[in-house]
Amino acid sequence: MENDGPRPTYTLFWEALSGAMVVELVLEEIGASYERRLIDMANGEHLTDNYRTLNPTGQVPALLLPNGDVIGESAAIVLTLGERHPSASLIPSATSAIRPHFLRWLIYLATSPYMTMVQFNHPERFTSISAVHGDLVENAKSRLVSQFEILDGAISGSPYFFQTGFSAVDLYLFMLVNFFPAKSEIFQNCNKLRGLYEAVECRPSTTRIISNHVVT
Ligand SMILES: N[C@@H](CCC(=O)N[C@@H](CS)C(=O)NCC(=O)O)C(=O)O
Repeated sequence: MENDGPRPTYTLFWEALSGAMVVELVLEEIGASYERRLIDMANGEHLTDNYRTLNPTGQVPALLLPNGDVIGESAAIVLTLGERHPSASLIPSATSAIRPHFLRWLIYLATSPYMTMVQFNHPERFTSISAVHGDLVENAKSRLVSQFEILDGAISGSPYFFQTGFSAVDLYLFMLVNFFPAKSEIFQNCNKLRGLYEAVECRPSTTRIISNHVVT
């Protein structure tokens, strides 16, 4: 979101087709004013002292809050934004019966399929032995298919993950499926996941940002 007016409330440290997509979707859903700041990871900008001062892990996404603090970790950012903007109803309230389930699946998404996706896209981060990179990619692909099947089995709502309706878990899951090139391979056994993906894909917030994430 470009902004010529007053300073935006949030700054999202961002790169296309990265975990910043879910934060961008959350910011759009809550209608926050924000700017994206590109971190050029292909050229190592995430490893510079400047960026590491903001986010010591050297990873994207990170979010600059109005008080000047920067936080990293996609799940923490999603929770922070959801709690600061409760009227968007993206995260269940602390006393809601669905809250523990929401936390459980949000954390699963951030720690399991997201990390498997890193192995799928960047086997070189796991070993310098290039002869085994293909095996690592195949292993990641089959684990991703199983993880998506687990998620499909856990969907209790329609079209969204929870019976209580749309939430940030839908946005996170949409992002991960979006990153997976062989969607038909997952959708053939995961009808609920297909319905969720298509429902999130049609949301105005998604249509506003998705062209920022095309493969060039
Ligand atoms: N646990 C982190 C993972 C973030 C992550 O792995 N981001 C990738 C981009 S999608 C990254 O910055 N990779 C560069 C690196 O790890 O050096 C989160 O959930 O935000």
